Amino acid sequence: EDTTQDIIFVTCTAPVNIAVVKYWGKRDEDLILPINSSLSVTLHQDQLKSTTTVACSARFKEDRIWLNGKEENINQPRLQSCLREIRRLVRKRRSNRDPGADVLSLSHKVHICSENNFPTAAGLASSAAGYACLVYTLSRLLSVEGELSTIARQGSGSACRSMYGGFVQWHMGMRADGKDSVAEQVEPESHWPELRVLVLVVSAERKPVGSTAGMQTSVDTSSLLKHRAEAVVPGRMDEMIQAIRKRDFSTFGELTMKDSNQFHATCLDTYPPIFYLNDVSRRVIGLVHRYNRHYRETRVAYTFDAGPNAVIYTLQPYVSEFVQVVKHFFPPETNGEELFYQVIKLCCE
Ligand code: 2P0
Repeated sequence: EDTTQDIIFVTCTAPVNIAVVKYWGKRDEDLILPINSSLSVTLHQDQLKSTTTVACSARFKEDRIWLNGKEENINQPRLQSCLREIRRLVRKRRSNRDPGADVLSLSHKVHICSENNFPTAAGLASSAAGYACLVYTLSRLLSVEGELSTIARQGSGSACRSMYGGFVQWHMGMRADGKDSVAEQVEPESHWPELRVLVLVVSAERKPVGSTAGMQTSVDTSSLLKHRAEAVVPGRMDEMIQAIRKRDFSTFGELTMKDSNQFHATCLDTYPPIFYLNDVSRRVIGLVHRYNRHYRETRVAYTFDAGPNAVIYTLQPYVSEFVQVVKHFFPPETNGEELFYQVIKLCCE
């Protein structure tokens, strides 16, 4: 019996995305439907990314998953949703009598290996890249096509945006079944070649309150969040898309900083409050505003997710000077608490 021929496997990578209009709050916990639309920039493939290999064989007795080398429970509901939805697409192909679907039996089990090249759960969008990568890799392995962003969304909301490169919006959608809660590319990465992203790693520690639990408490307790979703985000999405289309950095940067600040304000308005920023984060905010004030122009913008690490958006001509300024105010590795930095470029030079 030949035991080598009956395993097939596929490896793919998916990059992290960093939101400039933030997603925070669900209207449906199971389907992962948000209370507002959001918009992000997907980083470059070779930077912060997840890599996933999925193998499929008639010999596998059950589905299994390993994350960063350690086997995890496959029966997590979100993982099961992604597997179920992908298999639903395989069945759909089959019923359409597509001969390609017969290559793999639906009863075949999968083994999944996934790893990140950056700290998990430090507010660096690890679940976004992870689920986007899982869904994409499964789709390649099983040769299925369809609205894959709605499947990635059911793994982790922000994952749907990592299904596309460049500037991506996640439409909140109106439907109860979530079919219109999809990601869409606004512009490809090539649209704005001067744009750069710096990640200032303040802490690689796990965050105290995970995003899923945090946003649930915010939805339950914060009236500011409700105001934000209904009265602020719709207009801000339009303005942000216009700023991106026009490559207007000053508007893009200002909206990005205001949106980050409002997201963290909703965290403070949550009861009990959630603190993701720390003293180093706040010093970075101060430094960016002083830098921009010096030039009387928004040349640099910060944004913070569910953790203290800063992500900086800027333009190519300002990168080296701003990095020097950061090095001056945050001398690297003088002690464990200090900021060390990593320069992540969004586009190829
Ligand atoms: C975002 N964040 O838009 C926002 C900004 C964190 C702050 O999406 O429960 O990990 O898996 O849907 O996607 C983090 O939330 O939450 C997030 P789930 P997710 O990037």
